[in-house]
Amino acid sequence: MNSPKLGATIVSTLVACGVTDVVLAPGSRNAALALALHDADFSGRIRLHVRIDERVASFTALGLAKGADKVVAVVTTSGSAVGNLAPAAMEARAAGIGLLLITADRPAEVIGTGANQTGEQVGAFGPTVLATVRLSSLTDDTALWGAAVQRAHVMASGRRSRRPGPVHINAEFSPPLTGPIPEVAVTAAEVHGSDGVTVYETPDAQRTVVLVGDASRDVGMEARALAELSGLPLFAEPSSNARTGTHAVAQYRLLLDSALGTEIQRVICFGHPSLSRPVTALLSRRGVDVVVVSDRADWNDLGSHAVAVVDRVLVPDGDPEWLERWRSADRALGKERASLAGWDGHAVAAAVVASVGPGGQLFFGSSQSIRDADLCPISQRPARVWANRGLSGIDGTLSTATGVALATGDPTTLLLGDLTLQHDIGALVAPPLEPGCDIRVVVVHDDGGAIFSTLEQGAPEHELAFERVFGTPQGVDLAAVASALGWRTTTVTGEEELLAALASPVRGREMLVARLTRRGRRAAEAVLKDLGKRA
Ligand SMILES: Cc1ncc(C[n+]2csc(CCOP(=O)(O)OP(=O)(O)O)c2C)c(N)n1
Ligand SMILES: [Mg+2]
Repeated sequence: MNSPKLGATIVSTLVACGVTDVVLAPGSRNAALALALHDADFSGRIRLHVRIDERVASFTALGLAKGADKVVAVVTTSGSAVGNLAPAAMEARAAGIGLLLITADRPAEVIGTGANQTGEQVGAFGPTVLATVRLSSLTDDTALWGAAVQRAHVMASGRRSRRPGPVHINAEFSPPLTGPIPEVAVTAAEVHGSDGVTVYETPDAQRTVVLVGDASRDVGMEARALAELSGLPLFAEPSSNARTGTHAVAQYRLLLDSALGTEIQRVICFGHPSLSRPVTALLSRRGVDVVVVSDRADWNDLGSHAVAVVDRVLVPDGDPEWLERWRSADRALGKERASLAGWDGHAVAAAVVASVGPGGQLFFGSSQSIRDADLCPISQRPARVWANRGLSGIDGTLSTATGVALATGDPTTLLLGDLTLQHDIGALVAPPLEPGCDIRVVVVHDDGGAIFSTLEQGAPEHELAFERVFGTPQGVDLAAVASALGWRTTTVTGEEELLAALASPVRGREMLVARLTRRGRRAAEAVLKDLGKRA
């Protein structure tokens, strides 16, 4: 019975967002929405307007939105009904009017099967809409649905973008389509707009941490300053530009699984966290208040339950004991890990991070290297850091790092995996007539995708298939390839050799190939997780 719940959640969220008027064109796939709207109208929470023709309905919504200067929603059933919203949507886009085009759809699996009244609805409005938000009744999570509808409302209003316009919400309803209308409690996040910078004050600093994902230098510095001024633990990913100073907790990723991790009550989140499951779990944990600090029209809210989306945040002074507990847990864990140290990805990442200081640029490839760097000791002389964490691809990494080197003119160090480098092997070619740069590429050459051995597919039951479909060793002599293309290359097989190679300044095009094995990765990760849990 999730369709009635989805319908009720959409309507309750619209009400929570301040929508006062909704226009409905009836049908059967949108029955849950129709009933929830009728109920909301009946109880005085919304004004419902019913029109049989979708084109009339949508232009009526447009007029209501213009007249009231508010976002108005128009709701249709599936099929050609959707196309009839296009003219009003086009006008809304050109005139900058906030419209929510809410279209009911069939479940994704039946699209293209000839199922009745079923066509391609996602993308039906092309570039006319500012965004498309997709919902499915099968998800059965009112918090996720509500957050998505609120995001659509904020985008349509232009509150953060200064670009109001139409936004499409396509909602897949699975049978049964009707049923008792459930009461759904929705609390909309406090989302600050673009009308001047606003400051959000948290009521207290109770068990609060600052978390920084991939972020620009400015955002990273702001996050670090907040942690230090308010006395809060700082959890900073390697490309956050915040992983420095006295408040950064080096092994926060492991400690999140400890008893201390369960005590967290609030997360102030900057940038785009993307590296680890414990972080996603923290941001999704019910009962943890997430405050997103972002000046973007599209903000990151991984758990879809931020209580606030704000430009700036003020937190009262934190409890020094809370900070100290994190610091001492980190120190103790660091000591335990020291006894496990060997020639592995962690050793390479730590050496590379320590080798680049202010004035240098440090770029991380996706996959295991950046995750290894996420457990490195905190650098007190950090470089400016970068990574392609938008979609975490292993494509184009050397090309992007080369672009950073060219743009900044600074010596640039790139740490990446062997498959990541092979993905962008064409970037090893340096066109002789083009400006050059100083770039050092450190390849963790474990001949294949180490990351997969730490994931579900690395479990013993997939052993037969693993190397062929996940590990994918290519057996390429990367040093030979690079030297053939004019790079100075050094192959290192131990920490001393690596440190010696990293000690020289970055000049011209240089590649350090750190040879190591993928064997033992899964077991080592299990040991680390266990240490974290018991910390
Ligand atoms: C463009 C792209 N294709 C595929 C993937 C999936 N993927 C993630 S990590 C990885 C393997 C990376 O191996 P390597 O660069 O050697 O790093 P390691 O994990 O061994 O350190 C792959 C194929 C991706 N993220 N991006
Ligand atoms: Mg590899």
